[in-house]
Amino acid sequence: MTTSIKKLPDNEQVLSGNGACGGCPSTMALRMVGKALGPNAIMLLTPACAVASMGMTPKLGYDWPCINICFATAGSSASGITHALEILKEKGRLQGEVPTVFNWVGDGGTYDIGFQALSAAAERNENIIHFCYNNEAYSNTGVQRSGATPRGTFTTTTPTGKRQPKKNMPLLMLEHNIPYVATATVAYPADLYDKVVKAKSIPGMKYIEILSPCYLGWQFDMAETVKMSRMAVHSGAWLLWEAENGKITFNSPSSQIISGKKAAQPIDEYLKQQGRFSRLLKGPDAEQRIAEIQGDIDREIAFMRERAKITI
Ligand SMILES: Cc1ncc(C[n+]2csc(CCOP(=O)(O)OP(=O)(O)O)c2C)c(N)n1
Ligand code: SF4
Ligand SMILES: [Mg+2]
Repeated sequence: MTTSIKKLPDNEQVLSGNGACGGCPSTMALRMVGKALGPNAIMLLTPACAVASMGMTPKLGYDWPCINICFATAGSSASGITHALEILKEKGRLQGEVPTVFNWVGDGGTYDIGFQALSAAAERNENIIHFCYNNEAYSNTGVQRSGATPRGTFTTTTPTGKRQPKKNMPLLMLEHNIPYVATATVAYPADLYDKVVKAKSIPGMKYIEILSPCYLGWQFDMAETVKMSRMAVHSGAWLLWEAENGKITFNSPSSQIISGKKAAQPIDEYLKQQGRFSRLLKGPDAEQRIAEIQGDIDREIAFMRERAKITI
């Protein structure tokens, strides 16, 4: 059963006065992650909004030791730190529980620029948690498309709407045979919290991806971050699932969509709420392009339903 939101721990690892936009989904998600990981952790960040938001020592916005690394190296840097901690522990120079080493990386740093080192770390089954907060674009540099940007989205590098579907990164990580993979989003904070608690308890490589609707890139009112996150799940554009040792389980409400107990909401309403699709919706070929986006979602639901039947 999911932990009640009232029972979440009181610790706050994300401090007030950080530089994130109001309603920032990355910061919201990180707050839940902090409650689950606790203070004994080391955070690694690649260039992204989360870095621009964090400020500088001694006024750091996150209450962990934070290491800023270059884009391509989240997998290798976190691996190195984990090994260093193991050696310190072995030599008796580190007392108490070994800190959790985790990456906090955007979709640009995960899907695109950092994929090679991340894939290598997964193949080696390094004892780290890689979080991808996925706002479906390179937000910090003015909203360029990434491999996580869905078809039809207008970004500064897709001025006529992206023509390709996004890739299924959580599934790609699962195919590395790592012990834990999960998806989450900010509208379901207790689901996220439970997944992080579980990931912390599992040795080896863990990957958690959090859909993070960004008001600036997606162009909606900043108070509607949670609403947009919920709409993504209800339309099936984002599926909540987790896989322990290769076995996929869907979480509510995605589990009802997958089992057919509940129909996914048509995508139109979700698209209409976001300025990043407005030109597409006004275009002469709007109907066909909406049908393409709906087709991507329907295909992904059907594929994941079948993929979950296979245990590796
Ligand atoms: C090698 C390299 N290329 C490009 C940049 C410029 N850059 C800084 S942040 C950023 C966007 C990162 O996107 P993402 O990982 O999705 O995080 P977000 O900004 O969306 O939070 C880019 C391209 C950089 N710092 N280093
Ligand atoms: S641009 Fe988006 S992801 Fe970046 S700080 Fe603002 S709300 Fe957060
Ligand atoms: Mg991003």
